[in-house]
Amino acid sequence: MEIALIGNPNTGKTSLFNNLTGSYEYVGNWSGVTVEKKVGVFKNNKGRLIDLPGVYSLNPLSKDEGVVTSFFLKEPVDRLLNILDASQLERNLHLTLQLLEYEKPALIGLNMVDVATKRGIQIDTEKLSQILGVPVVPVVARSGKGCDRLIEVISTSSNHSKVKRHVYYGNAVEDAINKIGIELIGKTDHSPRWLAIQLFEGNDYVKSYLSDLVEAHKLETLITQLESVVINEYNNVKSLANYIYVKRKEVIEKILKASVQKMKT
Ligand code: GDP
Ligand code: MG
Ligand code: K
Repeated sequence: MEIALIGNPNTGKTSLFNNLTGSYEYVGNWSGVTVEKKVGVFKNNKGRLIDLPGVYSLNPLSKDEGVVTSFFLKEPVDRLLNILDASQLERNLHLTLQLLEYEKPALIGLNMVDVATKRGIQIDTEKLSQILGVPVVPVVARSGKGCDRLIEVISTSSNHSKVKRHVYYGNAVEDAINKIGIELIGKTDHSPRWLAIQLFEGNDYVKSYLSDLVEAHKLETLITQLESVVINEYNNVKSLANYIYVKRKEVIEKILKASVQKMKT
């Protein structure tokens, strides 16, 4: 079993990696960049953990960040472990929603719960787990609190994903997603929905992957038409990528309303 560890920068990824793994294999650098690729063996020996560079989005801003999308496109991954900073949930959940769109089994390590608690942020992890449709395990990666439980959940939870759609992107975008889905029938093992949404956000790695499968001008025409529809429809939307961001943000606000309480301090 191979599990990929993914999260925003500074969420405690390295701390968590060290707490979850015992022995440690260096595999050198990720191809094309000078980012170290680390793979560790879980303390209970039931599988390997692959450390990915910290990113805010799957749509890369740099070659280093491109490692994540390349990995998603090329390497078979059994499951994703998404680490979240509990004190920065609103920002962190943008990546989570993109990961869930990838439609592979996932689970969440909710880190920095000590920081969140100090700031009066109370997270209902059961509720969050129920809404997202994946296990959520609270941890403090710096001290190791909750890490044994996380390893246990990783090794016992199922490798079958129940795909839950969190974001409805509106008729125009959903129609375009379906059009790409039809073009991709029988051509890819990846989620056509994930590919389409990443394409619309401007993810060049996904665009290049898709241009081997679908005629490039078809993709271009679809994107251009879609972009003009969403820009005309929404006053404050500047681009297709921005529209997708805004739609996710609306969903994140609802998720937080249902699962987080801010205490007066
Ligand atoms: P990365 O950038 O995602 O790899 O994060 P690091 O593991 O390097 O952690 C970033 C900083 O947060 C370090 O100073 C850690 O000691 C600290 N840190 C990590 N996990 C926790 C936690 O659960 N609680 C607190 N208070 N600090 C943490
Ligand atoms: Mg790190
Ligand atoms: K506009």
